[in-house]
Amino acid sequence: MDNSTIAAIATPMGGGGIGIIKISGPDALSIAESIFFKIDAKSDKPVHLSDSVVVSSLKSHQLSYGNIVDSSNGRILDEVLLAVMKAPFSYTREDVVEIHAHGGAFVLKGILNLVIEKGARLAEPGEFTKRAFINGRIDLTQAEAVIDIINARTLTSMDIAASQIKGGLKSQIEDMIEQLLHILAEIEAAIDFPDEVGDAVNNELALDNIQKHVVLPLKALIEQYENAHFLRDGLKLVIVGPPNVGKSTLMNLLVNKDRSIVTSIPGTTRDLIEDTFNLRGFPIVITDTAGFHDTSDPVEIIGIKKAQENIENSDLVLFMVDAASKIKHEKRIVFDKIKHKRLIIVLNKTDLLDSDPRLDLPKEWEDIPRVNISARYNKGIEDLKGMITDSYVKDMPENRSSIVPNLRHKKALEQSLKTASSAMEGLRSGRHYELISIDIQSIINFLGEVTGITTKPDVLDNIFSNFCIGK
Ligand SMILES: Nc1nc2c(ncn2[C@@H]2O[C@H](COP(=O)(O)OP(=O)(O)O)[C@@H](O)[C@H]2O)c(=O)[nH]1
Ligand SMILES: [Mg+2]
Repeated sequence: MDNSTIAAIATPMGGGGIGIIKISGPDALSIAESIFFKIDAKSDKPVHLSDSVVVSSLKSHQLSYGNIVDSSNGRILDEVLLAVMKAPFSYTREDVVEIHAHGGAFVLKGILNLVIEKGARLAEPGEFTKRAFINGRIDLTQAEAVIDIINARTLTSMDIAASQIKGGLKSQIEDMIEQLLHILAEIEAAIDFPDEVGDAVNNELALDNIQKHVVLPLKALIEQYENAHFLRDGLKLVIVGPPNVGKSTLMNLLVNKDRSIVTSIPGTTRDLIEDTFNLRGFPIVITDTAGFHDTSDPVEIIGIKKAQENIENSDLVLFMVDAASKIKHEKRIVFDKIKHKRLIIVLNKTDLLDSDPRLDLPKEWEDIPRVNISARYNKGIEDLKGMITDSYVKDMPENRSSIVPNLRHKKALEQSLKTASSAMEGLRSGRHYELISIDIQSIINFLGEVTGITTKPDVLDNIFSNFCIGK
């Protein structure tokens, strides 16, 4: 493993009350020592630590007040608080020093440069967390939860990340692996000493254990992904319809800003416009699309194609039609493209009608949830929001801080489940123990991908590269 000392600015760039430079590794303390000066109470001048106290003798987990000084020219860079967290009681399990300086980009870069001059190297994105993982302080699911916490946009997604960082998913996976190791030990014994323990493997019991302690928990976790992944990723909502029905007006209303251009000219929205908003505590990722219609405009054609792809990846489609106009051929064309998705029909511009829209809707549309709104006059929007929530809330877990695997976990869980079925099939049909043993080992490997024990290096690199620098 890389034994260098790494450093980075851990707070976002831009002005701020404070900014933090983080240093981790074997030289963290000596580097800090070479640039941190205490203030002498009598002369009010910075004194070098070697004249008073050295950083390594500073108490762990306490703040010390002083100055950062470039000793080559005696210049004071900033007045700071220094926090020392000695190994192994730190985020990375290495010696860690945090310099809490003022939060200007210029001063932070100056201090970071000094730290690098003294022997640290710039940390890569996620490298602090990667070290926490490699040094065994956290598993991969907990490392991923760190990104989720940083990216969380709602309380619910934060709750999920928080239960994952506590090790909720990790401990479930570890329990399954432990059960499998028991079964594996018996099977291996039967392979190695067929005479002594030949009948010691109780296939019925092994089957029972795999079913109860592996298959059922795996199924529950996969189902939890299906039902609740949008709690972490956001529910993907897409607004679709013919041109000029008010799709962009609704988008702007929902995200509460002028995100999409609204004009009375059909074909205004050509590209996909995406934004997020928080609906009653749930994250929603909403996309406004180009109106579907026959057009020869090449830009619009690309926009319509992109809209189609987006529909396929969405969780819920808002199919918008103009309540004041008749259901025309164009609307039917749109409908055919979305009818396989979960839908809400949104009848807009009801302000132009004296009475309720005349429901000359095609038969096929009758059973689809439907709502009347006026996007321009902000009417019916609460009803629409209620319908959006209802459309997925019914599948949602009771406990909002429950464990929700991410897509990467889910794929590994599905492979584990598939292999578990194969192992059970083998036990039932009396397949040779050597083959069953291979299956069980590969379930353990797939489960290990979730927690990071058997995850391939390129997958790990990919996960950590999604972090920001300084985490
Ligand atoms: N009367 C009325 N006009 C609306 C309503 N919603 C949108 N419009 C108007 O319809 C036109 C097209 O709106 P826009 O949001 O750009 O439609 P899009 O092409 O579907 O995105 C604009 O002139 C809007 O002001 C509504 O609820 N009532
Ligand atoms: Mg538009």
